[in-house]
Amino acid sequence: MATILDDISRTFDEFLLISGLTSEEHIPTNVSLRVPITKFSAGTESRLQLNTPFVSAAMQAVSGPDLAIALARRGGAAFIYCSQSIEEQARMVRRVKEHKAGFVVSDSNLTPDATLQDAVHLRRRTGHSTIAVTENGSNGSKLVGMLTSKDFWEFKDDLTRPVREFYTPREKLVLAQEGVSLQEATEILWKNKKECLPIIDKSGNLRFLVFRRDYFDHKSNPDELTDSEKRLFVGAALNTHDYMERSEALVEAGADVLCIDSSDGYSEWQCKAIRSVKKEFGDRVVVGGGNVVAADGFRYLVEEAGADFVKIGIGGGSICITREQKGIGRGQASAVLDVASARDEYLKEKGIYVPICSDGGLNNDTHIIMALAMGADFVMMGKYFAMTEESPTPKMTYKGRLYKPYWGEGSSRARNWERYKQSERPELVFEEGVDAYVPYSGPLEDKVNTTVAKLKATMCNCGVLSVKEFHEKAVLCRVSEMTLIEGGTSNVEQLDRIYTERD
Ligand code: MZP
Repeated sequence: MATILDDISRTFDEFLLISGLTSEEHIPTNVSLRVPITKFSAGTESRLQLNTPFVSAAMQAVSGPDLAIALARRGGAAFIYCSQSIEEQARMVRRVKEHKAGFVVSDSNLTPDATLQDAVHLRRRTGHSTIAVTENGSNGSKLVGMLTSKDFWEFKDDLTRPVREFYTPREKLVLAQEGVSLQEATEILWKNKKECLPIIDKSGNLRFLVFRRDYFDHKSNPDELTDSEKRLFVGAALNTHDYMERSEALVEAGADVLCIDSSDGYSEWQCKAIRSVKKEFGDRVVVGGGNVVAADGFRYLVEEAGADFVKIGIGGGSICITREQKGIGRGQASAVLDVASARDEYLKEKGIYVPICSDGGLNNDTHIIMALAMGADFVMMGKYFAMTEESPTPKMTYKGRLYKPYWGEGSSRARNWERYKQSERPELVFEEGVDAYVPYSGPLEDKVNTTVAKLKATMCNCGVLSVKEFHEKAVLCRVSEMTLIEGGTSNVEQLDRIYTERD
């Protein structure tokens, strides 16, 4: 007969944290969110750590190079998706590693023959008002001039005219040669009272732009996550098919951490993939496994496969329909609690701490806080990051509001890339993910700052100063339906809700 587990499957909304003693030292500036990302022996430190315990999902609509750069700058890490060719994925990893803080590769470029209307469209699409005018309209070709919002008036000038009649020509620009340091570039900006400094190579091709505001931004970002060579930190995903070829290209490109991307990681395919990659690269690579939802899956990936960290979660993702399609999965709170207890037992038995990551279904900041309180070392999120400015998808307007497309890796949209390999892979018979839209939420940094502020405030309420202490001291209770109602507002009119209903 089938086994029925004792407790029912539970979600984060079914719990509340009980506050602990908050002493004078429990203030947000004293809270550290530094967490391990790879296994380590008790009494030592993990050799790879995140400064902010957030990683982005290995998904086409989430983890491109721009998001990876923004997230590493805020202390977390992106996992560049593997549902693309090996070359393209390695190129994205390389782009993150080659990112020089303060040196921006211009993504807003036009040819001199483009019209002002083209400039307006480009400005709307990228949100950038500084446009480089280059010979062939791309970064890397000869710089001809710069066009900013000061050079023309959208509602006054004739938008059919070419930008060559409006831009500031190269001869009148303040420029610097490739090789200049960020400090020197900033000095030039300051002396000439400029906002933007184009950097060109010996042949006059545009290489980077340095912005005044980025310098201050960089200086005031103490959580930035970098490797030993001060390059930004980035992860990348592997599948269980071409993992040998792919891992080689990703390691070569500079990926700091790899992870098998699979909805169900409790499998011999995954074990074989992790073992083979670890055998090839030894300690040079960190490979995470997953996803699992119970203690036995965790044990299997750690003991049999040798996973360096383990991801938890099946069927909870915002775009995921696995549970309704296949009847597989578990409430994320139950899954995290079960795996966290297996992780603690493993530490007691073997003296090795294996970090765990709660992946998917974190629909608000409270869910993130709960996942960490229940034992997760870090969290992986898709929707949360898909909504930000830096995710790879374009913004679009619907009924006056901004949205971004977001689709599951198990949807036919994501799986289309595999067509060229159809002979090697089974056809997609049914989908496990949907194709959707999410509201645009603005720059990643602002969003992460808000979440971090809430997380630190809760940790202070609970009387803890680190995520490790949070795991040890968090006290949670289960809530009744009436408690949930009590927690909301009651008998008050919220103006923003009234207006939303009238819209
Ligand atoms: P969320 O943060 O949007 O709720 O969930 C993101 C997570 O959902 C991913 O990290 C991955 O584990 C999972 N995912 C991605 N695609 C699918 C799907 O198509 C999916 N079913 O479940």
